[in-house]
Amino acid sequence: SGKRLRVLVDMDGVLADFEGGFLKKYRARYPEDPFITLQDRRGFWVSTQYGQLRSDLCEKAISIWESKDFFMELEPLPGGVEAVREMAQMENTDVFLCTSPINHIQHCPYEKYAWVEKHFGHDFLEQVILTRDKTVISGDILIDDKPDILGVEPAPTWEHILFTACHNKHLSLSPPQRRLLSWADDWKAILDSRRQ
Ligand code: UMP
Repeated sequence: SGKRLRVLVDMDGVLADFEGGFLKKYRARYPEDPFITLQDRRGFWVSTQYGQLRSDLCEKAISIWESKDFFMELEPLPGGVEAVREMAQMENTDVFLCTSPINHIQHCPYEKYAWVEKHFGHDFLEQVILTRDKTVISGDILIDDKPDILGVEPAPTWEHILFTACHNKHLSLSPPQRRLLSWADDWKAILDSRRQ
């Protein structure tokens, strides 16, 4: 059939290890301060949980991802780059990396593009969408670890597939919401279920 499938893939927490990279750099910079293990992470916002631990830790957490080289040096999550490369080679399949930059603009937007160039190659820069509002981007599927993806469009075209992360693994989803447990999970079956 002629219909192409458009897949939007988030970066932080789906392709790039934001949580692991954060914890490593936070502990190195603030060795005397308490921290939250990945096992104890709850809620999408790292800064919120650190602020609940001790009020000054919210700002300290934010200082980590506002630093130069934070986004650039994030490690790829297992199997993600390989899966997206394979997905992009599939017939009738268009893949875009759809990611929200932080509003501290000095490093993050540049480093997100640089990360894509480093791990996917220069040509894949064509596939990058930086947006603070993913609801206005059209697609068939959005693979993202954020449980609530809201914006100005009340009825986004995509089906949100929740990518399992340390902060969302305990959430029970309201049907018919679906998860991708990791890149070892059957992402091809999820894509096929949306093809006509
Ligand atoms: N982020 C924060 N605060 C947090 C956790 C993450 O600002 O406590 C940032 C990192 C990413 C963005 O740039 O939010 C989330 O982007 P998406 O994964 O939703 O694309």
